[in-house]
Amino acid sequence: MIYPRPIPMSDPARSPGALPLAGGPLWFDRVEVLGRGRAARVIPAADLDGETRDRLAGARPALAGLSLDRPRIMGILNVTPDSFSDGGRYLDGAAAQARALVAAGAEILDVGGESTRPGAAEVPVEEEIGRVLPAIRAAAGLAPVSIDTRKAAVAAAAFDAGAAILNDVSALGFDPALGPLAAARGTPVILMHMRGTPQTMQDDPRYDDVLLDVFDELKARLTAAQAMGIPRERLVADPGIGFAKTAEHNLALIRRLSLFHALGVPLMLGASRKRFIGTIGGEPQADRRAPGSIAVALEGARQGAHLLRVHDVAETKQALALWSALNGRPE
Ligand code: HH2
Repeated sequence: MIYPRPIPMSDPARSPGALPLAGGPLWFDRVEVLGRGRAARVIPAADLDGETRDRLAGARPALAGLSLDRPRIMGILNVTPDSFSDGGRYLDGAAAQARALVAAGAEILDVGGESTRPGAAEVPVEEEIGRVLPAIRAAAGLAPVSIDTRKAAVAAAAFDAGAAILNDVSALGFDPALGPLAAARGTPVILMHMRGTPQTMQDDPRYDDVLLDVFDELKARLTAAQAMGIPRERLVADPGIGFAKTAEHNLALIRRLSLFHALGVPLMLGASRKRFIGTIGGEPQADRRAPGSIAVALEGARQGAHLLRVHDVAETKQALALWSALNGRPE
């Protein structure tokens, strides 16, 4: 088994035969070929078989009406009293916060009512529904809304209230009713990689090769989702930064993020304000981690991520506008 990682380059560096990177604004003409127990080697993209080339280069389908030909900002609207990054400040002002996120440049709003920070306890279904519904109702007319939940009952209520996308940190591995529900409702599904549960996931996570293991496990979840009746065109993959991963694991995944384009679906990155940013950036306070979060978001954009899940929307949008002007495909 080989793992082909397209090596991204920006428009000014593009060679005549370069291919678009996963339908986005960047290009590639070389591929780093990775494999277990073998040294990486770099080959011309022209040497790949046609199917692999198409998978790495092909345009990704629109997500809830949003074209994915450039990086899109998903603004985080957490309505959890114990969320690590905003301390539940948004529980009451969800409508105002939704408007503020959209005004600041969020193109999708991700509503979550259960904290998934390391060690967090499970929230009873009724309580989770009670938290997310007012936020979804307030947000649904403003931008496409994703519901960040592992539970079918919560997702069903969220879809009824106007959510258009499912974001499941368990990649449909927690509640067996969730996949069939998303299949029946026809919603896109974001499959995030994690091992264990938020309570246990940081207990000494180990991988043979974190990049290739996460790739294989996500690929298996994509296959499982399709077996549940969700077509590939409606799936998104996310390596799950900080979920069952050490800081070193997170860095290894982000450094070679473009490998995940070999899954052939849109790619999402969620690193905003996470612990490793505080550790490496020397900032213990989560809401002061925008600079480090933006550095990681821009690296995500450089590797062709289609969706960036962030707290600091205005700051990320400004950074991305400059990044796009310098690196993106000219209009
Ligand atoms: N991270 C968090 C929650 N949901 N979903 C996806 N797809 N990708 C992620 O990286 C991701 C996610 C955790 O971040 P946050 O929402 O800020 O924290 P909390 O769950 O404590 O509210």
